Amino acid sequence: MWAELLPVGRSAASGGYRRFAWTTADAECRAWFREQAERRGLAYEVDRNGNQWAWLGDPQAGDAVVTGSHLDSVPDGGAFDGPLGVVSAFAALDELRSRGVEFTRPLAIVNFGDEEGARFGVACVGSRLAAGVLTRDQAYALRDADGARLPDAMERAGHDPAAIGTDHERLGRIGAFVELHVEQGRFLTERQPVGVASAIWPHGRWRFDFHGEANHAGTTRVEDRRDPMLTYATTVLAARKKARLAGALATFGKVAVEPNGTNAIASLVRGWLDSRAADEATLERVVEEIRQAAADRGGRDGVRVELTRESYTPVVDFDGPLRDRLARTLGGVPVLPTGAGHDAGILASAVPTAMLFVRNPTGISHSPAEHAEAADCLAGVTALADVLEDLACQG
Ligand code: HGY
Ligand code: MN
Ligand code: MN
Repeated sequence: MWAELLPVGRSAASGGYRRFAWTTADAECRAWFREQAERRGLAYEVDRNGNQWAWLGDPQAGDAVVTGSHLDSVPDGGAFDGPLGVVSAFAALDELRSRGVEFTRPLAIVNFGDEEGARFGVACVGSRLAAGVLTRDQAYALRDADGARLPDAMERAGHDPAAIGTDHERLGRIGAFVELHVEQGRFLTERQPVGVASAIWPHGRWRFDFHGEANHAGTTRVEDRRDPMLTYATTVLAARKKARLAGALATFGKVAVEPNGTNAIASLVRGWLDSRAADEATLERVVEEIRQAAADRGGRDGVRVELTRESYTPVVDFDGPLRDRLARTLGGVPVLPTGAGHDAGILASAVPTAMLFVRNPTGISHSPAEHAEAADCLAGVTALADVLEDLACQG
């Protein structure tokens, strides 16, 4: 499976992946998923929100056990974030078939669309739409950096966007969702190859628009300038400081400048803040402090600061009984929280949900250097098969 998937959407220059929602690379990933489903004789379908499903057993029967993840990536992402969960799902099914178990509940493998939100700015679009935490109107208003609307991009990729929106009927047929994912930190590094998730930190994305005045870099007196770059730079430093003091995280990883000329003072700097904390009150306080620092500095620079929250995910505490059942099945594995968002975090509001993490020796993720050892990936497949066997089979 990896041999077919690894070349898709890989940048020769960086070695990282550029698999953005509803692009050609995404279509190739989706074709790969369909082929894996059909090769195994699973019933393949695409839901109204563009998520792909592969079913063993009757999809309508209810109380299904579902596993899977996503195949899209961040800009220059690693090979494992997302695909490991999908590849492991198919491999775990193969393992269960070779064990000769009898399935007592329907089983499905899912590929959620647009998990990273790299193109349209909002993460987990496929699962958010299904769960009703992103409305159809909000999704219709999303645009990529070139101005293309999400529904148009979907349509061009062959998915009819007319029916996107809440899909409670489908989620109501799921009895348990288990997402396997590469760990994106180093908690498991000195411990074991596989762990179980306890919680996801609350997190969100905020867009800061710093409005200044374009002018000549060589002739505009310092006292006449309204330079938004200064306000932006100060805000980046403030974000690091406020987050550090609160034990939180705040990152500006994306910036857009207009007109983006070397010899012109910028008219507009747009910076996207990603912030996360262990609890929602801390996260709110940190973002408010960063906003205040930006506004104070903007006042001195003659720069107007506008803040827009583009997405938000509240704290997720995974289903206690399901988490304990997984930990029991796997025999005393580490239980860990994560600062990374996942479709599992979105589904957790509607369905008993759990996650398995596979060890990442460096902790690096959202980078071409992301890695997991083959032996650990195989341990992940065995763990997922054990969990699915416990949930969906009798011996
Ligand atoms: O950004 C995140 O936390 C995730 O990897 N989508
Ligand atoms: Mn990711
Ligand atoms: Mn992921």
